[in-house]
Amino acid sequence: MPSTNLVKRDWEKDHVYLIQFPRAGMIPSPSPYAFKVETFLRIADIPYTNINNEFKKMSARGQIPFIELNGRQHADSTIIIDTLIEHFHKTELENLSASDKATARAYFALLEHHLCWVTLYSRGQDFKWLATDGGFGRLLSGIKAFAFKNFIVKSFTSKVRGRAAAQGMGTFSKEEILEQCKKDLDALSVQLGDKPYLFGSSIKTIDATAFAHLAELIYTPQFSPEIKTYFEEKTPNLQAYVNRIKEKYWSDWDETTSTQDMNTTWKME
Ligand SMILES: N[C@@H](CCC(=O)N[C@@H](CS)C(=O)NCC(=O)O)C(=O)O
Repeated sequence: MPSTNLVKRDWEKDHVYLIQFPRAGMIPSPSPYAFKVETFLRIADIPYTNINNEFKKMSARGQIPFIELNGRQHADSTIIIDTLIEHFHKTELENLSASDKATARAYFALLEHHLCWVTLYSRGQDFKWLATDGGFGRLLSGIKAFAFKNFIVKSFTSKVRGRAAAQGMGTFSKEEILEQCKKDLDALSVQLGDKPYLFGSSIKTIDATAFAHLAELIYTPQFSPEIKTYFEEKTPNLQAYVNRIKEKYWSDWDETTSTQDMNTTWKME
């Protein structure tokens, strides 16, 4: 059954509408999950339009991102990507040997269910930047800015802190989190080696996941400056990998972050 509460009622066939937070000033999306889906859409060359959720439109799961495709909503970044691969026949982005597929699955868990919590832990400590110009500050004024800073950011901070505590890493000390983060970055760095992408010379779905989580670590504030130093000094291949994907698939990065326009043109003609 098509959804009755669609955000985009006059939809075009086989066009993806991606509902997410607005652009931020320091990264196109401060949500690693939305950033992963949008990066995937670009890699897979699927036509899409972003829709600002205005901090209110949420999926049936109560979160962003979600997509609308041919009159149906799909939520959760991982489920969304699986749906897109099937609908648009993008199986080449999953085309790996059985052994690489198994390894990619393990790296997916590392990124999404372990390393991601370093970013979320940092946000549970201090998420005030979300109301500054590097976050959504430039988009808000007057009462909206006041409410965002004093209520919404506080609610996001306590929600994310609670989720990190429930996951477990939120109960770690800063030193413990840092150690875990470094081990994850070392593992990813070894897997990448001197290849352009995690599994060779062609980009795969797992690279969208890795790019999004690594970019959040690099481009948004973390609880310790040592994380960024570690990228630069110990895992420079990961830093170069993020830059490579950024240059190729986010050539409009500076434009999106300076204008906070959600639908900039990014493809090189
Ligand atoms: N497992 C979900 C996680 C999505 C998620 O955590 N979304 C956050 C933004 S990064 C959200 O909507 N938070 C608002 C809230 O929970 O109220 C996915 O992969 O899409």
